[in-house]
Amino acid sequence: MENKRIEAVVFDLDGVITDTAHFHYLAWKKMAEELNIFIDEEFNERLKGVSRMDSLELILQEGNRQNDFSLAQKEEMAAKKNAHYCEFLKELTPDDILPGIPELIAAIKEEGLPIGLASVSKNAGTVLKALQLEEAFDYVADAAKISKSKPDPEIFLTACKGLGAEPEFSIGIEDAQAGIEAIKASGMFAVAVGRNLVNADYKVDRTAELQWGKIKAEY
Ligand code: B16
Ligand code: MG
Repeated sequence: MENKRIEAVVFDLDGVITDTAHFHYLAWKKMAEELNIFIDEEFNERLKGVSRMDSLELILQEGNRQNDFSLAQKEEMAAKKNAHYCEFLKELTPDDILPGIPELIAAIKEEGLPIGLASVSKNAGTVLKALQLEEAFDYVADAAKISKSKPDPEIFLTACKGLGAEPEFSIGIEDAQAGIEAIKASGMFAVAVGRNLVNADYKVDRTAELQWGKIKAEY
């Protein structure tokens, strides 16, 4: 049988390209503690791939304070978290690109396939710049124009459209369960990176194990 064609590869950012997922966690933790809400890394798994305001709602629910604040107060809290997060981003350099990612990007490019980014983070541009990876992506979906967080497929569908690729013939790479669900809902082939993730078409434990030859063999 002839191999199914591949039209594009779309990456998640936080947790796949670099470990900013940890910075998001530390920033939320700091903000939440000011409200006497305490979150741990296990809870943080639920925030991965979830937009800033939706993440705040989940944290307020966790502290049973979901009805205590006005929209203006919530926006202030979200801005505070983002300020903490941006402080961490100042430290980011190309050395923070996760192992295996430069080689994977190079191998995909060598085949002439377009590469996209599907991050719901409004800081994605800043992160790519700090990592000196802006040139690596042929299309970066604009999080500001996305109305639904992962697990909704909107961001992955937008990335495929921007690359001129059919989702059915495209591959998505994610480290969050919500992201895997978003890839599957878009009709793409889902590659998962990390432990405790389900429903992916192919799974590795860490980015260093992401090899283009192996992904293609599973596709
Ligand atoms: P920001 P991804 C997501 O990025 C993060 O996983 C999530 O934790 C964060 O809340 C969200 O971006 C919004 O980020 O506050 O920077 O707009 O996983 O889709 O790359
Ligand atoms: Mg992620």
